[in-house]
Formats: sequence, C-alpha cells, structure tokens
Amino acid sequence: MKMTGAQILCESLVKEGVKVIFGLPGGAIIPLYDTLPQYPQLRHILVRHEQGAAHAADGYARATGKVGVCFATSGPGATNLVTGIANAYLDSVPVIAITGQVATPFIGRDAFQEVDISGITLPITKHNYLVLEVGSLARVVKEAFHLTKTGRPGPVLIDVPRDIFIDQAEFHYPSEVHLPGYKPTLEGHPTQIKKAAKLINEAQRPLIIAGRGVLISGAYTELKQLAEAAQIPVITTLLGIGCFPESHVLSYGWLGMHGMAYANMAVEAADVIIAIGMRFDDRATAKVSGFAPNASIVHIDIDPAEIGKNVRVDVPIVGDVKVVLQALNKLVPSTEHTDWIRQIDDWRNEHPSIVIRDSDRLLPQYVIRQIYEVTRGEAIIVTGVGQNQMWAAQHYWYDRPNSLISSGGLGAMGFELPGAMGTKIGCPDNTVWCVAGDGGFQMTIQELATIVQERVAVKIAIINNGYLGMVRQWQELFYKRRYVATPLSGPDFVKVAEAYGLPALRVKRKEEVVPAIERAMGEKGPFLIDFMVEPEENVYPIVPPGAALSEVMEEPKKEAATWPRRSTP
Ligand SMILES: Cc1ncc(C[n+]2csc(CCOP(=O)(O)OP(=O)(O)O)c2C)c(N)n1
Ligand SMILES: [Mg+2]
Repeated sequence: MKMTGAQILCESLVKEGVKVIFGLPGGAIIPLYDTLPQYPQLRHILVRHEQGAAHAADGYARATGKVGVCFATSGPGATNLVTGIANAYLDSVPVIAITGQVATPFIGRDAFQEVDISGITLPITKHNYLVLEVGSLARVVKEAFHLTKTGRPGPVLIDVPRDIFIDQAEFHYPSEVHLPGYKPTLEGHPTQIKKAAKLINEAQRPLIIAGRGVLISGAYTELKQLAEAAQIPVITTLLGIGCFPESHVLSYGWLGMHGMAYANMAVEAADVIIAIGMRFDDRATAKVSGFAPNASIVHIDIDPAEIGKNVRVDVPIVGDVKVVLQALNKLVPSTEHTDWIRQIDDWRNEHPSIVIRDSDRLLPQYVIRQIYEVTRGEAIIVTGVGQNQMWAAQHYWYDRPNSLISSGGLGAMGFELPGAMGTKIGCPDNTVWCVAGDGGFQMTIQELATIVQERVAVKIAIINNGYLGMVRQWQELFYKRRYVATPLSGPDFVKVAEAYGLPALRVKRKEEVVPAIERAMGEKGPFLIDFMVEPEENVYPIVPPGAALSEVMEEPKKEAATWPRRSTP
C-alpha cells in the first residue's frame, strides 16, 4: 500500500516503539505534523523552544534507556536543536532528531529557512541523513534507530525535505539493517581479558573507575560481582554516578575536579586501575601527566577511538562493558585487599571532603541534603550546570542506576528544566526533582509553560545564589575576586511560576527548607521552590584548573564541619 513520506515516518516510529516526541512545528515540517493525528499512539509534546525538545528527548532517553525523539522545522528550528544534539553527543545518549528541510528543488538556493543542518551537525551526531527520496525513508529510520542505540550510543539526525513528506511510496519496514562499515565489537579479545585478569589478580591496590558506559550497558550486576569478588574499591565518574550503589561498602564516591578528595587520593595511589566505560575526560583526570602515576591501566570501552586518546593504557579491551565483565569475572577469583581498603577508609576519615558547615544561614548544600532526606534518596535528580550540579552530585546519594541526570561532557546550562521534563515524562511513577541554577533556569525557563500544559509533575528547586555561581567561584579563587559579568539578576521566580500557572514558594531561612520540600512533595502536580541561598558559597573540594588530582583544595572552614558524607551504609 502506498503511503506519504509523513505516514511512512510515523509508521516507522511506531514500529520502533516510540511513544513520545518532543517538538515544535514550522512550514517545512507541517506535512509531518498534519499526519500525526492519524497516530494517536505517538504523543507529541509541544515545547516552547527547540532546545527544550532536544534536552527533553535526551533526559527521557537517559532516564528510560529508550531512544528519545525530537522534531523541529527547517532553519531556525533545526539550529535551535544544536545545543541539545551536542549535549547528547558528548554524553553518548540515543536521540533521534527529525528536522523538516526546504523542498528538494529549493535546496542550495538559500531558500527561506534553509540551513544545511546535516552539515552543521556533522561533528556532533553519530550519523546524519538528508533524505532525497521517499523510497529510502523507512530504511533510513531503521538505520538511524540501529545506529543511535547500538555500540556507543549517540544522536542521529534525519533531515527530510518538505516534498519528501508529501511524496508517496510503498511502505515496507526493513527487518534488518545492512551497514557493512558498522559492526561494533561487543566481545572483548580473550587475550586482552586474560592480561587484564592477571594484572587484577596480582594487584595490591586495585581501583575500579566506573563511567556512564556501565549504565548504558546495564552492567550493574557484573560490576558489583567484580568489585565484591576481588574486594576492589569502586569510584565513579560524574556521569557514572548511580552505576554502583553509593551506599555500598566498596563505594568511595566519584573522582575529578569536584570529586571526593579520598577518591582522588585512591587514584594517585592505586597500582592497577580498571577503567570501565569511561573516557578520561579532563574534568575527571585533571592534569593528565599527574593522573594515576603508579598504576597500570586496564581500559574497557566499546569505542576503540577512546583507547589511549587522553591517557596511556596498558591493557585496552574494546567491547561492551557487560559482555567483557562477564568474561573477566570468570578469571578473577575471590581475594581481599584489606590494607588497601583500610588505607582509603583512613583517607576518608581524615578528608571527609563533602561536608556541610554548621551555619544558621541557608546553605545550598543543606537544601540538597534535605531533598535527599525528604525523598529518602528515591528521587531522580536532574541538574543544571555549575555549582548546583556539583552540590547535587555531592550531597544527594545515588543508589540506583540513572538516578542522577546531568549534562556532563557539554556542561550545557539550561539542560535542567527540559531535561527534568523529559525524565518525568519517561518515568511518570518516579519523583523527579530539577535542581536548577538561577542562571541556567533563565536559559530555558519557557518550558514551564510546557510543563503546565502537559501536567508534568516535576518538582523544581532553584538554587538561587544571584550569580553565575561556578564562574564567580573561579573568579574568587583564581582571578582575585574580580566578579566580571557574574552577578546575575532574575525575575521574581515565584511570580513567574504563578504566571505560568504552577504553585511556588520562596525559601529564605533554613527552618523553612523541609516544610517547603514536603509541601512540594504533597502537591500532585509540578511545584517550584526558589531557594535564596548563601550567595558566595563555594564548591569544595576543587582541583584547580591545570593541577593534578593530588593538588586538591579542600573546604577552608572545615573546623565547624558537620554531617560528613556517609562513610558506612
Ligand atoms: C550555555 C552555557 N553558557 C555558559 C556556561 C559557562 N558556565 C558554567 S557554570 C556557569 C554558571 C552557572 O550559573 P547558574 O546556572 O546560576 O548555576 P550556579 O553555578 O550558580 O549554581 C556558567 C556561566 C555554560 N556551562 N553553559
Ligand atoms: Mg547561580
């Protein structure tokens, strides 16, 4: 039976199990939108800015493990997706972006709302397509979904000219893809796995660094098995948080610029590092020449391009983390590393790192900690970028996979609100808290309208410090306190929320924090709290830019520290 390109696209999305699409229409993509009512199984969420569509699709994908889908029209619609696509690319998130394009006879003529979006997104997509023939559309969609979620996931863009939506073709959804140049390696090489096992079995001070690859691969059980069998302490990257329960006795927090001092010290002292599904980002490694100076490094990653890219690796294993760990676990017998673990425990006692000062003032760390207490650690936290992000990662404890959702690689302010919206739509039964910066929140604030229109019950905590806080912190510490362009005004967020139609509260004092969070939790729908926190609070520990992990700076006022990070489950 013949169908239009728009119908073929919708049929293909249904075949791929798509349930939700985030988007905003325009001229070039009207034919696709016109067809949507024929497919009630595809729920379309109308965003207020296409950046919100891409971030929402990204949050949805991270939270559910499914593919996120967004639509935008040609030209400005498509370019508005770019930040969100880059965000998904840098954090390896499966997102399909479908853009309308000017009709094929107009391509290359600087037509109204024409941009070469496949050219623009070439370096920030895993792959992209410009569809020039309706007969290829079903195959393209099939390939795009295969590419986005297999191997190392990443966004795929499909650019569809207006006339292709209208042209007709027979619809056959292919059952298989034929991509001869694309065959991700899943099984690690047995010789490499043997070499890794030998290193691990002979190690005195082994350390696992687990990254987002563990979450993507769903290798929690395998990771736990390896850690428990050989009694290997586990630290994660920022994006790996939640891949190993933080309340586990072998969990030692996360490494990097704002990671726990004792985690960074463990990296410094380890003799064997097993890096699993992580890519040695510079925020994680700090100065590369000072990274893990005493360790042989085993690196397990599905993407061969990551091997040896930033850090020298002794035993590379290319493969899917879960599959590789299953094989590796067979070669790693039960052992103990009592002295080594005691050593890290001592460091943790000496450098608790993540502490909240005893203060009557409204500290941002206290707010996060109380969100943890009230939600009993069961919420999914979606953060902005900057100080709020680091406090959310430090002061909430994550025991479940995908319970912290954050823009890591790109560090895109503005991710918080649409990211949380996509997360809540993907996980309607979970409590979802958006921890926002007052700066980042103002970048995508308009999605409040979407949240109200679609009745998305996300709870929003604005960590309102009146600054582009993380940049201000760098200016304070490294630019002699010259606060250029970081003091930030904003609207009355409570009035803004009310204008959009959602209830809100402002919190200025410490004793108001818990009642406000409880009130938010008691509301069925969305709720916003504007926490007017201490403006010049800093994130500690911090490894100064350019320094090695060992040169970590800790909280200077720690004599009055209370509430050290939990050290035993
Ligand atoms: C889109 C974007 N622009 C600029 C930056 C640089 N930047 C990193 S953190 C930060 C401050 C963020 O301010 P806010 O959202 O208020 O969060 P805070 O650090 O105060 O918690 C800035 C400007 C960025 N990460 N993303
Ligand atoms: Mg701020």
